[in-house]
Amino acid sequence: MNKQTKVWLVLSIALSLLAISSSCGGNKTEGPAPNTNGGAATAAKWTGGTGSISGVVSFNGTPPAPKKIDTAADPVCGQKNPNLMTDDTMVKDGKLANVFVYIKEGTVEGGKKLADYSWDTPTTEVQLDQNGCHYAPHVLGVMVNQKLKITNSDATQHNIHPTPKLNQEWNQTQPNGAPPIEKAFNRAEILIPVKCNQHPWMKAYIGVMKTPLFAVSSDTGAYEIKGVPPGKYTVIAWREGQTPEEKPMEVTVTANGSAKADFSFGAAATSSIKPSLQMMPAIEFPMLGKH
Ligand SMILES: [Cu+2]
Repeated sequence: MNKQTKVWLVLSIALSLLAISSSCGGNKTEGPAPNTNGGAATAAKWTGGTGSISGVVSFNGTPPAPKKIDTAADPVCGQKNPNLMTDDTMVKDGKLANVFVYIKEGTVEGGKKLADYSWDTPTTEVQLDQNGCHYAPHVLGVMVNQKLKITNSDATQHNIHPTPKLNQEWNQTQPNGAPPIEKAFNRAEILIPVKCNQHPWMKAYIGVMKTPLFAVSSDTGAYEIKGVPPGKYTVIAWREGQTPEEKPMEVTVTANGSAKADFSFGAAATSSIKPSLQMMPAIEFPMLGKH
């Protein structure tokens, strides 16, 4: 092989590696795809029978004990809620609450992708209340553009401040006695952290979904996703944390069937599958650096 051939060989390998690396760069949850045909919604609606996915979320090992929150910064909080505790790991009898379980993607019976279907935006609103200087619920889901109604049940002022990555960030005070604040998010996002600028311990998480195919585990760890078209799906269980944890599971649903999918978090579960966002081929191309 002469020198010129070698140079061309190296160049073409480098180019094809570049192509591979750029094609694997977009592996994140993205907002709605732009509608390219003049604005008419073309996505089909599923009209056939549906099934459900349900299960229980467990916590293995000893959960971190809830800590008492020092509410001295606002005496009103302490008066109403003298035993305010952290709520990032709510475990009862080994079952974990506040896990957001949703269908990420999959193939619906008949061969189309789940993303090829659309669902109407519910006309019902979802409520996020501030009560005792605590968000209730702590984890909730809405559909894209569904109304979120934020209420203040406290005799003090709150300042609701979601910090999304894909949606518009906002930050609004709500004095005691103020009317509900109504908002919506126009892009799908897993999940938006919400804080209160008045009370740094207040936290909530809002999942914004294109489908109604999600649920949050209750204080018994149980969840149920209803209205699922028959198909084969990747279901994700999402749990808050410094780095949120995501556990994927493949689940097959039949019409009128009820599929079971149990998840577990906690110490003993660390050897299970890594978050789906990180399930990329473990191939590194040193010449291209990290991407
Ligand atoms: Cu507050």
